[in-house]
Amino acid sequence: MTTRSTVYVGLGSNLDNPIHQLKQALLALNTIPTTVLLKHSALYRSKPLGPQNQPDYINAVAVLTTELAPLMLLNELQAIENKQGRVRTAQRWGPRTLDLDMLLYGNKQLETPQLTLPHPGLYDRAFVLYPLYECAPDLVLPNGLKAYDLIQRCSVMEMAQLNC
Ligand code: ROI
Repeated sequence: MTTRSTVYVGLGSNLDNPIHQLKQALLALNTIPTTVLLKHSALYRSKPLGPQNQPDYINAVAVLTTELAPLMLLNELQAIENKQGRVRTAQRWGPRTLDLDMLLYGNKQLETPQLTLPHPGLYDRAFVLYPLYECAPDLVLPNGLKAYDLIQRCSVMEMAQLNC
């Protein structure tokens, strides 16, 4: 029997035409073997978390089903990041052409050097929680809370839903 898992992926970009980067990435997600893009949120513009001397980000969340194991899927996500010109620099929290963060893989909890599930930033990043709430308002996260509850606890972040 094949096991299909539901996976939530956070998308972010603030370099090289970020709106285009996210649209390309959404198309690419649908080409991952045994993986289907079920839905995605609108695109959101957000102020950078971290150093402020970088452009605003465009963020979104995508919902996939996959038969790939978490680390296999991670490889595929990193291949898409690389194909879209992602360069890993020493600068922590610097600007990037494309970030594809695995936020949730079913209810799996995982701590390996390559991948932590749920994503460590899931519970306190407004730029993840708003689009996640849009995709899955009723989803109960592994900490027992819903995205809406967590949004109330977040520090305020300037975010705007885009119309494109
Ligand atoms: N800030 C925002 N607003 N959106 C992101 O996707 C994002 N990604 C990052 C850091 C640098 C932490 N800041 C971000 O990796």
